[in-house]
Amino acid sequence: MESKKSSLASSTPNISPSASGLTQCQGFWIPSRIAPISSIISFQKYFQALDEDIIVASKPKAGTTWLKALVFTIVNRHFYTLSNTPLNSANPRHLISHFEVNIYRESPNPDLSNIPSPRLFATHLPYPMLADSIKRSYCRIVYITRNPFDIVVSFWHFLRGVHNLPDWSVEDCLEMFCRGEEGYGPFWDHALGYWNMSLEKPSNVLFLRYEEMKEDPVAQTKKLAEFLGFPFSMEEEKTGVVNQIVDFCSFNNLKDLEVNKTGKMAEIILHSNKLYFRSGKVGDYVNYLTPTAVERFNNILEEKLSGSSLTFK
Ligand code: PAP
Repeated sequence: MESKKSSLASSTPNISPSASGLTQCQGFWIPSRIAPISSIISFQKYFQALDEDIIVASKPKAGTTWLKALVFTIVNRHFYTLSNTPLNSANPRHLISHFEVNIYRESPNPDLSNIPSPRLFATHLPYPMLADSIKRSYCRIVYITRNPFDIVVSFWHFLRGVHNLPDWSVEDCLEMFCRGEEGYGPFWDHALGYWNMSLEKPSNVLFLRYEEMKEDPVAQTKKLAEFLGFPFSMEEEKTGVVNQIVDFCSFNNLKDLEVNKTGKMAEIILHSNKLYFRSGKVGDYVNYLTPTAVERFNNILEEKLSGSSLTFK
């Protein structure tokens, strides 16, 4: 079922082995030091989904932090005001835990029955790797994706920051994506799995795009709340609640919270929360990738996505 890539150093120049540790499992490349295969197997075996569950799914650097902040705020808005929400003192990553990185890593069969409904979970795993109980249930999955070129650049900055890899080039990072050998890759299969399910089961899987959220965050937030089963009332819309939530969860607001400026995350390697808030822009890749590199990845993507209705601008 799984095969180990001893180290990306053998195929990707200039990346240290400590930053690799990818294991092929069930058709995808899993960063198994952070998401151990044993945790994934436990999750697949033991997780019992409830119809009320909400799962935030994404590939790393597609907008996970933003989506977690929005989902947490929407669902809990009758419990917390924006001035006393836990988001003021905790990074969104700490409020919605990942199955494979946190929950099933800490215990192979944790008791999740006492978590108040709706339970909020997150995952970077592709759709085919989710526990069968999720696929059989009516729980809601919100998937966010992003222009893959921006994902490459965001991922490159992040990994360089976490692992202190000043010599690792963005071209090397792009090569990994072109081969489909980045963490949780290939990108195209990851996105296609959720895309297809969003078409097949639209009331269970919502497919969001980072760029569309940037363009019209109010409309996308309303759509998200509706999908989650927590729609905004007319009164809330009139009194500006949607705009307040959008502003609170915006890049500039979250980035400037003390917890995200100076706080630290202890996942594998202690790293700063501020690494999750870099520039928050659409199209930043043009400042890092040459037109030739973009064209090469674009050709691969077109080929891999051909025959599907999924496209990236
Ligand atoms: P993760 O999957 O590892 O948790 P994720 O949150 O998806 O990471 O990615 C971080 C990216 O989202 C960063 O993009 P950048 O490198 O291109 O800047 C980060 O800036 C961006 N981001 C974080 N919070 C927000 C937000 N509230 N609004 C918009 N973008 C955000």
